[in-house]
Amino acid sequence: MTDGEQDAKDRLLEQDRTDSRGPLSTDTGVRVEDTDNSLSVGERGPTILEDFHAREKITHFDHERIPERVVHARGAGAYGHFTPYEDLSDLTAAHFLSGPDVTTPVFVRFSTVAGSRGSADTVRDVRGFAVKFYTEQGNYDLVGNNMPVFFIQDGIKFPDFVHAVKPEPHNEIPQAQSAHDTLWDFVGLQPETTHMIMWLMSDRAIPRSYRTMQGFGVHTFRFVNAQGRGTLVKFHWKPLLGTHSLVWDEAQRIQGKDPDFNRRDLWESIERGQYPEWELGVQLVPEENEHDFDFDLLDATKIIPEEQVPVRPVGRLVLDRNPDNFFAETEQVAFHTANVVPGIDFTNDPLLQARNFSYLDTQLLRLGGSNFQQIPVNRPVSQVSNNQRDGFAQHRVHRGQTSYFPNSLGGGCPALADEGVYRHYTEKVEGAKIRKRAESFKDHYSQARLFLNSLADWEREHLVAAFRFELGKCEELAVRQRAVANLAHVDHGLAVEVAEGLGVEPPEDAGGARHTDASPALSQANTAFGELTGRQVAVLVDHGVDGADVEALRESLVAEGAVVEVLAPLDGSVRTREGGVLPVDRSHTTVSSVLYDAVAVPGGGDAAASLARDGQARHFVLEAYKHAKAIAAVGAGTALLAGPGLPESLGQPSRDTESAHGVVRAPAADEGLVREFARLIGAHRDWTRSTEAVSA
Ligand code: HDD
Repeated sequence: MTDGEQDAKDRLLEQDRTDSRGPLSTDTGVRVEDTDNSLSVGERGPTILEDFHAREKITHFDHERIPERVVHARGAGAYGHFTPYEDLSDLTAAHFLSGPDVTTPVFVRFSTVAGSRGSADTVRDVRGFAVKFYTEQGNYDLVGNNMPVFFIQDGIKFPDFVHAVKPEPHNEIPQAQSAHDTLWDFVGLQPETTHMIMWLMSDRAIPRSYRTMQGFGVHTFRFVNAQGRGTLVKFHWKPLLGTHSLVWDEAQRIQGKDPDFNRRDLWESIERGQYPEWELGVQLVPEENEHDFDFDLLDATKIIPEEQVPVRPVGRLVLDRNPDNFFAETEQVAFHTANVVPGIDFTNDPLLQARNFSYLDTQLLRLGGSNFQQIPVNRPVSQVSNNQRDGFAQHRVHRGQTSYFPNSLGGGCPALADEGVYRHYTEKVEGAKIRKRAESFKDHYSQARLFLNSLADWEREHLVAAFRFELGKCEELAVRQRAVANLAHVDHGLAVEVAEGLGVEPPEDAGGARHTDASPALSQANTAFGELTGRQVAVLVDHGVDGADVEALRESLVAEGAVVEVLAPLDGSVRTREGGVLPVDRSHTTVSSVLYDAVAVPGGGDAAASLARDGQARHFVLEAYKHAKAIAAVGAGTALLAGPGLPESLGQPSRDTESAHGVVRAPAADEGLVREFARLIGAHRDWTRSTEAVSA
């Protein structure tokens, strides 16, 4: 497929696209000349029932809403394609993994879990990462998250967990937050949640962007090759831009400044042609090695550390097309873990087994019946031919006399397939019918400890702060106490530190968990690749700004893929020091530092003096400093870097290019400054900075 060429899914969607052009009509195609005035008896009389146009219009409106997803209600999606690097047919019969000449269209939906459809994007939560591959062998859905483990081990607990994390039932408070009593009550009583809770309290729960988020299939799945040989497999998505997060204070402010922050970022990146990309990786375990681990591969609260089984990169996912209609596509897309293709099979993970029931069931309710696979976004590009008939919203016109198998009257059609068919892996299973958790699922703390051991110092600090925030929002002291006591099984030091910030008793030393080693792959500190693509950089200006500085900054940062916006107290334009006119992209009143990755203050004495008197401009820089963002100040622009809690030296003009703790200052926007600024932005944040005293 070449650029601009329509893929198979896009061609299929073309049949359903409509532009609502031409004269206004009713749903029955009758033309309408007035849609503003109801049919009434006289100008001031009652409206009459006979007005079929008004009735139809209002009725349709009344029925516009469908039930939102019971979890993952808030989301955003995009189309794209997936191409493998090599032929994997020794491992799997899946055609879409059979070589670099096979490109498969996809639709991907990212989501938060707990919030309603209209909730904010940057809440502390797990993010969904659901990929629908429209393969030639049928739809394959990899319905994953941005965290590699899950809260519970058996799907029968899912309703309990979701009831605990969702807003409390008596008053529906709080919206899209895990920081409340019921979640932590559940956590304290259900130790299997511990590992996932560590991830939830880490920065993974507040991604900077969907583009900078990892994805995981979570469960152990099974590849099956054409000869029927199985290989256990875990799936990973690794973003090419690195894995980056917000800081919690920033995330909370963004909820007010731009509740669509992640959704907008995805949409705008694609519109700009900066297509988000991920590499698909697999961890492979031969069937005969299934029991070689000190945990159970069927337990979704465990990872396979990458140091133990490396992640093999096998292909690339690119998202390059925004949907045409949010409801039709992003809302109606129906993912289902049991949508598999030949070559991909399940394991007996009890969480996965429950999911294989739940997703179909939920779509039947959400999308109004059994024909939801006919909705354009869900329709496979492969042929559909069977004897399933009728039902609400049946769109197909099935011809012929027969809808049963076997038949002779219909020529035996559809005939049983003999090629490219789905064959379930032949697995020998025997045992007594029991309700019992396997002993091999019982260690809930070792990997939680492994995660803790793997964090950089700043990640650990964020984790402690998150625990204190979340538990600090719990009204019941017993709930706090129990959660902290549970943490002592992971690491006593951590539990004591958290307890200290909560005013509860430090817990007894529960012995701590087994792992003393670390897995570097788990730390986001190891995922900054220096990429500038899509980074948002604010340049603060006012009348008298040095226009050459602005251009130098803009030119080089844009060349590296950053998005540079000129901000001023007022919209319109400003006069530059050189006498030119510089258009303003946005005024301070409509934006905020939390919407940017970095900020630059160019030179120009008049501009610097006026910005230094402007509370919004000063707050902008202080806040960016507080959130560990890259800052550049040129010449007189350094005056803006003076503020309570900031090192005094920052506010002084510098003689040379000076860079410390993520702030670079220089007398001019020369190559040295611009290069250093780009390096700081690419590092994502500077965690060496001390920000406690910054009042912003
Ligand atoms: Fe789930 C939606 C991911 C466990 C039941 N789930 C949903 C979505 C994602 C996940 C990404 C949104 C799909 C979309 O964008 O439409 N869920 C996961 C992961 C899990 C998991 C990674 C554990 C490894 N889920 C899970 C369990 C159950 C469900 C154990 C039930 C037993 N999930 C659902 C659901 C949803 C759903 C109720 C709500 C809307 C939907 O399915 O389509 O069926």
